[in-house]
Amino acid sequence: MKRIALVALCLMVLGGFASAEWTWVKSIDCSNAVTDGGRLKDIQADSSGSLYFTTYFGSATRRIWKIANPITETTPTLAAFETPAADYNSSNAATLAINATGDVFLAMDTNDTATAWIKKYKSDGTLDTTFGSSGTLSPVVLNGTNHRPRSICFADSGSGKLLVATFSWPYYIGAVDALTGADGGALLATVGDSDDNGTATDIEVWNGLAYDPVENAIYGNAQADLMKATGTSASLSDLSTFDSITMLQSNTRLNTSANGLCFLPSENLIAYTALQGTASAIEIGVYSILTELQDMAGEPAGYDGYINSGGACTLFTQGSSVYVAVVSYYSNTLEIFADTSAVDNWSRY
Ligand SMILES: [Ca+2]
Ligand SMILES: [Ca+2]
Repeated sequence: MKRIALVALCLMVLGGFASAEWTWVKSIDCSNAVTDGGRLKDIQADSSGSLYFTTYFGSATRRIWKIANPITETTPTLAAFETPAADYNSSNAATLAINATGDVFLAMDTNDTATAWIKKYKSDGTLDTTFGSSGTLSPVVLNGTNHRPRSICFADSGSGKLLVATFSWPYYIGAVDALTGADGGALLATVGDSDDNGTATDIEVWNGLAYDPVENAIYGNAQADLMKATGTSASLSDLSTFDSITMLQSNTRLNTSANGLCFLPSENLIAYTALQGTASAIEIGVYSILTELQDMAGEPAGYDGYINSGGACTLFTQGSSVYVAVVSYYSNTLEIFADTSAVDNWSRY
């Protein structure tokens, strides 16, 4: 008990900024992708450990960029991914999802349910013309109604769904067929603890989604609260059957449009945009599905690994190492952290 009290006192002295458990490895300068005043938006990794990120704002053509060797190259090469460029001049969310075979889904919230869209690219960067109309699904129809997509994930359960969290009040998750874009039917209303009173029954958008086929569970980031939806008869063909939603990790509400959640099935890890510590410093929670414990990535201002707003994140592996890459919005960088120790929760108490 004395040790717990001592550590708690130390955390108080440190101003409540939790120490990071993941070690900063490197920054990747992405300013060449946003020379016109744009910013980095979302990030995802494919199964080979290549990184893909979207840009927004600025005056130039907005598109997807790919980094094939984020760890092994000292100064990684930024390569334009898709042909032709997605070309979405917009200040709104441009979010990514990637399936196991390297198909890249790009969702665009145009601020208008009639014109929002989702594009599907093959791994070579060309549109998959079997999806939607010639590769573009617009409008995004969920359970018969047009919606604005806020975050997406591929649900790899054999049914091949793309899950879509909406930014249309009240907030929902819907699904479309990942092959055709066809409406996937019934919706699930999403909740979180927006008023931070400990009860996660508030209507809240999920900025970030993942589906774990082993647990048949949907994870979501409810503006910094880590949520999990399951059901005794849960089926992706009727999302309303995911009727049990629990809050796994509770944090002070972080008002962000970052697509802040990812899932690494091989390691049973979830990473999500979790906390705003010292001024503008984002932290990433890395949650172990097996131990139900959480470690943190991200450092205070002035230190390597400072995440200066943003916070879109992705887990990936290179060799035997596990990494998390995070968008640092105001520095136009990706901050990379490595798991250098087993996930444990000791320092949290
Ligand atoms: Ca509440
Ligand atoms: Ca909260």
